[in-house]
Amino acid sequence: MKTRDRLRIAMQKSGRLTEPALDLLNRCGLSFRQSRDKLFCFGEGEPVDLLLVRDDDIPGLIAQGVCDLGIVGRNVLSEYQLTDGREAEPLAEWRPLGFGRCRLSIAVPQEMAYEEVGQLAGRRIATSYPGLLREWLRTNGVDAGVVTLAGSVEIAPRLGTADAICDLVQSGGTLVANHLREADVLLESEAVLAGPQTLPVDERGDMIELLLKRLDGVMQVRE
Ligand code: PRT
Ligand code: ZN
Repeated sequence: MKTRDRLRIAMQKSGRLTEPALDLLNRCGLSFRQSRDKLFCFGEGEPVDLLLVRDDDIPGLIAQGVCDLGIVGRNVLSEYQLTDGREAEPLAEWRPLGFGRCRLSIAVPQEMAYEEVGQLAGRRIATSYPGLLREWLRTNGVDAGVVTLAGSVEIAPRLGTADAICDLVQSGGTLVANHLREADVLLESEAVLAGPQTLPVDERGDMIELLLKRLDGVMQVRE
């Protein structure tokens, strides 16, 4: 495969992480010419381009070498490492980025008693994060059923397809609206800069080092 000389960063095309990620890259001195199909954004000035994709595709694109870096939620990165990316070389979380904060939590119906994880034994838990949930259940020695759903996880208990859920929580408003309450936290998440464990030994590697330096400067100012 012909090696690229321009750095390529994958980020979410349209969603919660899009604006803050672009804003952060701009603060790092990067600007992009918006292309018409908006999948690929050519970088002006620095040799850094953007690939705009669904957040779930970002870890795989880095693992395949299609992109050098990605801006993605820790929840998505960790889930990938435990499922589709199990066999691949683990990716590195180069920097936490301080936005997109949320937590992956167990939530149970308001009326269900919950003091400790053992009470989930024999229950069915609906989630879009089967890898992270199974890992957490295993670590805690709890045998529970995992029901994998692509979305609308919060209505599963009302539909009778699960007894509890494992989903992302930010304000907690969605849980309240669905008569659920947060019972346990599996993972504290935020957007991270992800990449391979070892940097390429070429201009792209140099550019990544420069970018990390600028990023550290920007993050320091924000603190
Ligand atoms: O299309 P694409 O696949 O790229 O987007 P997406 O719909 O999968 O992702 P998106 O834009 O919803 O979220 C992108 C990332 O933002 C997530 O992977 C998290 O890392 C982060 N993030 C931060 C959140 C939330 N906060 C959040 N609150 N992602 C989702 N939510 C949802 C949650 O799933 C639940 O339905 O919001 C609801 C809970 O919010 P509260 O405030 O009611 O608790
Ligand atoms: Zn997604």
